[in-house]
Amino acid sequence: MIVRTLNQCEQTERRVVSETWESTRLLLKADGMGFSFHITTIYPNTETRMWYRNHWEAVFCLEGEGEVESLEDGSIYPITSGTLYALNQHDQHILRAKTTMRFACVFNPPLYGKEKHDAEGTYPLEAQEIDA
Ligand code: 9YT
Repeated sequence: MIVRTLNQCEQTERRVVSETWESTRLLLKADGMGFSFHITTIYPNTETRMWYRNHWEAVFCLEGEGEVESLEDGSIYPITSGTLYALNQHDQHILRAKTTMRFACVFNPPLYGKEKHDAEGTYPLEAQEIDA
């Protein structure tokens, strides 16, 4: 069994900080679960364009207010606590945060640990593992 706290993980390389968000990756590929599990904070008054070409991601909003726009068909969905969106078609999208937003996110296949978005908002299929 694996038991970890968010607090512990935040003190390690599991916490990755980017321009518009930071994310603590509590479960990674090395944990052997077949998915990775992250707690992500999106900074207020930001927009983040993403395109997970190599992954499926499910995103559950724990707190905050914002919206997600599908760049596949232009649909815009309000996002608040209790809302899930799932990128089941590798959808290109923009996440706009009005306030600080917190999410629980699952990636399949699992991330390795150090991934950051490339210019298209994509993570590579393989990346550097962390020691933590
Ligand atoms: C919602 C979203 O995808 N934010 C970007 C960070 C990502 N959740 C991650 O790497 O943990």
